[in-house]
Amino acid sequence: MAAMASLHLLATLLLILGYGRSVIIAHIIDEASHQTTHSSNNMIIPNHTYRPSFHFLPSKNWMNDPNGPMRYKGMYHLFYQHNPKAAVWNTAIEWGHSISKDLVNWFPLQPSLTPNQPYDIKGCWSGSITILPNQKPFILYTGIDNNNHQTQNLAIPKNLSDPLLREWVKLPNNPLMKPTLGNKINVTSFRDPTTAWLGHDGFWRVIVGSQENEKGIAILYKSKDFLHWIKAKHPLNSAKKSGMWECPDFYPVSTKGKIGIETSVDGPQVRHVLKVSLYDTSHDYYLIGTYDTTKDVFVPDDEEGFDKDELYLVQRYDYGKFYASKTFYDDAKKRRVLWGWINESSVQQDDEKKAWSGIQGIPRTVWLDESGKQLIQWPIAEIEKLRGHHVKLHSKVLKPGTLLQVSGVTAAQADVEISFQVSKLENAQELNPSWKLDPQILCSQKAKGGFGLLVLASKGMQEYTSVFFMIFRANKKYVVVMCSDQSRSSLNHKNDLTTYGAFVNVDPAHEELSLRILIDESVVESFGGKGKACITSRVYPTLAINDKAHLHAFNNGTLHVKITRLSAWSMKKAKVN
Ligand code: DQQ
Repeated sequence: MAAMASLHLLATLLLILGYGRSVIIAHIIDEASHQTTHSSNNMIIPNHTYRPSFHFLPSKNWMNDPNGPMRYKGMYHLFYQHNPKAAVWNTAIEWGHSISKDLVNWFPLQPSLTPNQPYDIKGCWSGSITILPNQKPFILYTGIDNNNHQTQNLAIPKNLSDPLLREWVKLPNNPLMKPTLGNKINVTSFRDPTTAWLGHDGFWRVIVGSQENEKGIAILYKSKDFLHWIKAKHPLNSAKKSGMWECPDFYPVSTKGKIGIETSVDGPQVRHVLKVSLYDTSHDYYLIGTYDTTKDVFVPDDEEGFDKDELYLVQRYDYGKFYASKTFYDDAKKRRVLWGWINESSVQQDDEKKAWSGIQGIPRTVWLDESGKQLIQWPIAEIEKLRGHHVKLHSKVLKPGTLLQVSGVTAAQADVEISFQVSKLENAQELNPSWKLDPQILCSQKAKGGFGLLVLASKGMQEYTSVFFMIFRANKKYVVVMCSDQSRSSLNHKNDLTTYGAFVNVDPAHEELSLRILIDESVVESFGGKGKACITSRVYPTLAINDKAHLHAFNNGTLHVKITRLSAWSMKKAKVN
């Protein structure tokens, strides 16, 4: 048995490291496949049913934030908040670690950080990696001590000649940044250091998330040697009434095209993005602005910044489930890649039954839109190598009231792209000026028809998830809203069935409306307007599972809609941990 297990591991590693299938002699056995559970309608559902087949997750138990993603000596690394003991979050959180050649297939390594020091005994929380000159990757992470006090700590590879970086050592000088009476930092709200960037003055800088009463803060620290850190007089940015800022991320984006920029680079064709994960709302928000290097502050283009009672007007990476995200610069493909945690929508009891909880979104390339006003996100191109059987459709009119089945693909594991041309826009519903301009509310309360895709649909339509566009008329302009409606996604009503919504900055009078959805058993990750709006949801159908899941295009509105292009692919399984 032991020999079989190591053969299995070797085979997986060889495959992930890019060796041909011919050398792979072992087959991966899905160990969970024999366990079962009962759904609310008494159908027996095997426990692995909802387990994604091409999204990243550990072999079992709980996972939350992505930590320290990087590319190092030709290998991608992902660390993640992992509870090795249960499918729930608790004080045993360690840094799980996996490696990959292609960001699609992943091989698990031993955890890189486990709670074993007085300053991190109750958890090795989130942090980031900075690659210092001479290819030295340093981890800065938050440790939680027995009093739940939070400090920032450094760990370095034990052996730099190990390209897989399997072992990490914590420095004896830890903690390197901590709350004191002098600096008045809140002892239980001081966490999640970013990747450091190097200023022209030769000082490294990081920000750490914090709060003072209701004010959210990105505390700025500086260091010449990465060991001695001094708190700057001013935070990089802060906002009244926004609550705790978790997992900040701060990075440059190019004003010219899709190219990504290394974190320390600044210059005339560079803008900056500050992202914070707001503890109070569990959403990731970002601002685009200028990094004023003389004052060492970030000045958002939108003066109000995150300081709003109307946070629903601040841009988000994703208007569904996506939290504690982090980017890294991929020097191989000159792109910036975004990882984000997608939690479950099921109840804890069900997570414990299936023995895992939490996945990572498909890594997304992120760049500045040509308007300079928003970011664009698109699944990394590598995911397309999992595309298998392909079905296509061109030029098909979808009259109001039409439901069009798309057959021939594995609908529970698919990649679908569709584009719509809309005419008779004068028939669009009017946007009532008294309505709150919150797209989530428009989707859940004002939706009168729309057009899009029905995914994970059961044969008799007892279950389906609809991802669709609605167009409103407002002052001779059109407002496009993208919705992901989970209300009919499962007969099991214990799940969170919230409907999500996002504005899509596309003019339907002059442009096509496009939608791409990655469907992966319990994940529906949707990209509208070529990546201008993203919505991720988690759904757990009881009937529409495996080969009982169906895919349809639909139009149940009043507008004349033509599908100009539809492509759907069955997706193969990735080798994940
Ligand atoms: N998760 C980590 C914290 C972070 C939070 C703990 C965000 O470091 O603030 O697991 O999800």
